[in-house]
Amino acid sequence: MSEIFDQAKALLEEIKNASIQTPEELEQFRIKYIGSKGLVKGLFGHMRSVAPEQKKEFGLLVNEVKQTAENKHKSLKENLSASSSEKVEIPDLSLNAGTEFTGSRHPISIVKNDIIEIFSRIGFDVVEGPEIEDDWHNFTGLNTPEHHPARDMQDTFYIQTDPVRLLRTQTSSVQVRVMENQQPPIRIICPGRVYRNETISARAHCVFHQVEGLYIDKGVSFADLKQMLLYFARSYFGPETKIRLRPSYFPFTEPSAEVDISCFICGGDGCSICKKTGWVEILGCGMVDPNVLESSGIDPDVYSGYAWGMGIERPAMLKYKIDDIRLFYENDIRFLKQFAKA
Ligand code: 2NL
Repeated sequence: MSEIFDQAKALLEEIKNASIQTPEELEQFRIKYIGSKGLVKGLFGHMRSVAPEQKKEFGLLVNEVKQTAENKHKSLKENLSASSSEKVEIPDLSLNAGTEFTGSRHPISIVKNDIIEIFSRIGFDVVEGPEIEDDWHNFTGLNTPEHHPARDMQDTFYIQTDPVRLLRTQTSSVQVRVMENQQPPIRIICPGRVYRNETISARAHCVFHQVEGLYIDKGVSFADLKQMLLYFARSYFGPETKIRLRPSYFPFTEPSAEVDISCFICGGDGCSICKKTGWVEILGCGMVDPNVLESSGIDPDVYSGYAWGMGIERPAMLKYKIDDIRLFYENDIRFLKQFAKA
């Protein structure tokens, strides 16, 4: 008779020691011990063959086995479902969001946006246009004659000959489109990517970025141009900045000038950035040539205007001390990461 007691005690130990890792193993456990054909049910079946004076003791033992099996099943079921893939995680919304690297603005975009900000404060609108252009918008409409060197295959990427399609060499092509479609006052800046057939080096690339500007109205003068330039230079490079204009030549402006600013590194004393001259060239500008106005349908006897063009790469390289222009276009994450906001 003690044999049946030993059997029940052995079963109790077996249940206690059962190792269960997966929901499948838990189900096997349930079928083996607790199910309607399980071992615990089997023990109850032996009750009949137990002597009357031992029935109570055996009953207590069998109940303990049953409870142990059921409790173990219940707690394992809770644990396993909590760690299973079906579990729906409820995030703790009170936790700090952390400081993961979430990307950064490209330095060209940062400088471009800074420039846009400065001009939008004095009423310039931003206009963008196509990078694939025709001959008219890129050259002819800008008073650049048939045999001008800028039109040479050496300088311009032609992608089709009849009719001519090319990669714009300046964003003035966008300004020509605006002049064709709108009468003055026109007050716009045109930021964007431009292409020139240059040998790629640390200082030059065949793709770069520009911001061009155009202001046309009645009575716009060279003095207005100078004042705008001074406003821009002081806004971007600091309130102490001086400007200097040198006569120059562009086919689309007359007169034309190149603009230097007093060196923002050494303040004009002379350093490696300004090559000991105290001045750094930042842009080209001038009064819009009457031919340019006329060919886009604006009467040069009524209206006048100024225009300018500046690169973005050079000021960006000076500002962030970048010594190789190619870094801008390689998208090396180690380079880009340095422009993340803290
Ligand atoms: C430079 C010089 C310049 C312009 C661009 C322009 C546009 C129109 C009419 C007249 Cl629609 N001019 N643009 C004028 C002078 C200079 O760019 O060195 N750019 C990097």
